[in-house]
Amino acid sequence: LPAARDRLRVAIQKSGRLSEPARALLASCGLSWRESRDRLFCYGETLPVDLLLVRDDDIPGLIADGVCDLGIVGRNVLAEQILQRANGSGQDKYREWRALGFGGCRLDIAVPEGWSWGGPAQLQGKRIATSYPSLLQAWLREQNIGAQVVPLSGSVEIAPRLGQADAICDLVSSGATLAANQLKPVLTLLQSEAVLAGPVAPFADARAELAALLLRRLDGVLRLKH
Ligand code: PRT
Ligand code: ZN
Repeated sequence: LPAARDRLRVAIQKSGRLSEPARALLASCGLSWRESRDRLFCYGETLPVDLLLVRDDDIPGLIADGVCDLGIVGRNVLAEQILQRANGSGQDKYREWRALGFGGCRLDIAVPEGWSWGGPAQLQGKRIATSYPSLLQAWLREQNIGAQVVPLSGSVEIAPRLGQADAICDLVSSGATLAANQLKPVLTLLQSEAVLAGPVAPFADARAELAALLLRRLDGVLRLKH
């Protein structure tokens, strides 16, 4: 059995779109921290709730491995990694606990502006570049479309111009990036926003009470925002 712990560890993005709003949200729940020299760890002062500052992509794995208890991450990242880890086992270790109302975006399929769009069947036999291969693959399977998924870790929007792919599946917020690359969004696979992720199984030690307290405060703050 893992050692019982009496502090809660929350992983948030170190630097990026979600870092400031995540810290602001936790601060509005009455938390405050003392930051370590290396700026990787923040020691909770008002409550025994510490922060770990990491790459957003590492957050689901840190929760799955029990290194962190909770995390704030985009639903897009969480959903992709849940599919990757599950392998259809149905044994997910973590899940979305709350939607947090910031970091909103969509995971869209976009095609060259010149295409006249006739529906999903048009993707049959095409190559689609994406950083979300599992979400895309699952959607293609569900739609019964045979298309080739081209996994890319970044700069997905230039793949069609480079001849690497015919279409893309990428995050969109304002749509400016698509427009600048002569692409147009045609389908939404996922509506995303920042979420609080946590384990499926309840905590069996002092962390259970702490997590419940944090959730109560969070729900109060989220209610005021709406
Ligand atoms: O370093 P680290 O790995 O932690 O950061 P990261 O670069 O992977 O993530 P980051 O900070 O860019 O995004 C973190 C999260 O913010 C994402 O996982 C999403 O949940 C959320 N989010 C919200 C977005 C966007 N909006 C968004 N627009 N993430 C990325 N984008 C990209 C989009 O793909 C496009 O290329 O921003 C570009 C501009 O978008 P437009 O449509 O406004 O032009
Ligand atoms: Zn990332």
